[in-house]
Amino acid sequence: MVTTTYQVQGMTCGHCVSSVSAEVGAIPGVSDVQVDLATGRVTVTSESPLNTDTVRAAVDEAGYDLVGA
Ligand SMILES: [Cu+2]
Repeated sequence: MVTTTYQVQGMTCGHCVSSVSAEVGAIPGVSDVQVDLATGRVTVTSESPLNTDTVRAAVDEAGYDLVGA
């Protein structure tokens, strides 16, 4: 299992958290997504390292921006 932390910009409430969790959680191989609304940190647990572009696309699909990475 691999755990990677991403920084997501634009989340403001619990709905944002569930949107991001749902989109990122739908990426194949992802087993867990933890979102910290206060800091914008999204911690993703997956079977193998994820392609950052894949995560970026999922976050973008949810309506938010992946910062850095
Ligand atoms: Cu929201």
